[in-house]
Amino acid sequence: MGVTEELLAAQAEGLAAIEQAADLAALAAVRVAYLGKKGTLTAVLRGLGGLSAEERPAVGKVANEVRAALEAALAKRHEALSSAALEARLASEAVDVTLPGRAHPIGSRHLISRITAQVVEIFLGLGYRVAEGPEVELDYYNFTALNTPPDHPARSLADTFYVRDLSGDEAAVSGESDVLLRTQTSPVQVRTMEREKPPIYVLSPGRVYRRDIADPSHLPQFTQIEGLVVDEGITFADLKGTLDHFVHRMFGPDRKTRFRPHFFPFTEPSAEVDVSCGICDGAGCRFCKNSGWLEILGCGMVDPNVFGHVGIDSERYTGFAFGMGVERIAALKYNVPDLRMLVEGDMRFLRQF
Ligand code: 2NL
Repeated sequence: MGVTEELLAAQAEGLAAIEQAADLAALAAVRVAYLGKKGTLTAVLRGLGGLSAEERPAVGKVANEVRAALEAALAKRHEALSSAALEARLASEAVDVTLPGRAHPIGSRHLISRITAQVVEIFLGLGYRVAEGPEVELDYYNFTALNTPPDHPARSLADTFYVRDLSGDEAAVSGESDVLLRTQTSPVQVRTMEREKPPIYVLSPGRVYRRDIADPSHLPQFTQIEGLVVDEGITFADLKGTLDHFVHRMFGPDRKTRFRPHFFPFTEPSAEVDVSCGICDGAGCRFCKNSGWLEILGCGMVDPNVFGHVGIDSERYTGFAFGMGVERIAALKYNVPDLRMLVEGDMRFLRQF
């Protein structure tokens, strides 16, 4: 076979190989096999040296045409294979914009936080400020300054959580503890009265602790809101008007209130306040245990002994105070039969609010 025939055979073979290359890697291999340093065409061209001067131009021309034909075919096949590769990639990475999106459930504030904010808002509207204080308190601020006698049952180990120092400090371990988890937020008000002069209008929301077993109407930890007013000329009528206003804003203008005499060590006189039952409108039903009334808070005129502990002149100033359990208010407002449901974190229940 002459060199020209060899060249034409290499061209035919090469064009077929290019056509059959299935992907870009295979095509690159074909290029190397025919046009590379050790490729078929290169080997044939090396043979050109053995030709006569007359033969060389014609064979050289054919060689150039074969190279050009192979280059053109390679370029065309390269183009076809790369657009096919691009198509394949676009198809595999395609995003179906018609698919429904992933749902991100939206959370909301807990009912206890919302009721707290609502109560705070009502009293901010009456000119009160919010005061906060420690949950781990001294016996003095929680009981003594609030006129609670040393032998009062609320101070017993059965009712109050006392905090013990376990560091090994002899003095702290041996005696009885004067550190406790506050059973009410009144100590915050006592600290406020120690710090500030009247007029005082404060609201103290916060967590409190009592040594109770959880049941439908008790929680060992709950949220209390107390209010305190100290000013000149404050009377029980101011207390009554304030709490009537609160009840109407909180439960609605058609609800009635009732003040029943009660006893607290820190107020005199003292009362418990009921709101007419929203389910039977006062007629009596299961929710209000047939009484037509629901108890919502305790209150009274600040006992002069309390003023004595914080250095407020009880000849010049009088005041009232009240305290309510937020979980109880929430339960009454939303007809929740068991306070424990509010703190158990069952989303099927909590989502309703
Ligand atoms: C209740 C009743 C009450 C107070 C809290 C108070 C605070 C000071 C002085 C006098 Cl600094 N009183 N607080 C008064 C009456 C009732 O709470 O049932 N709480 C859950």
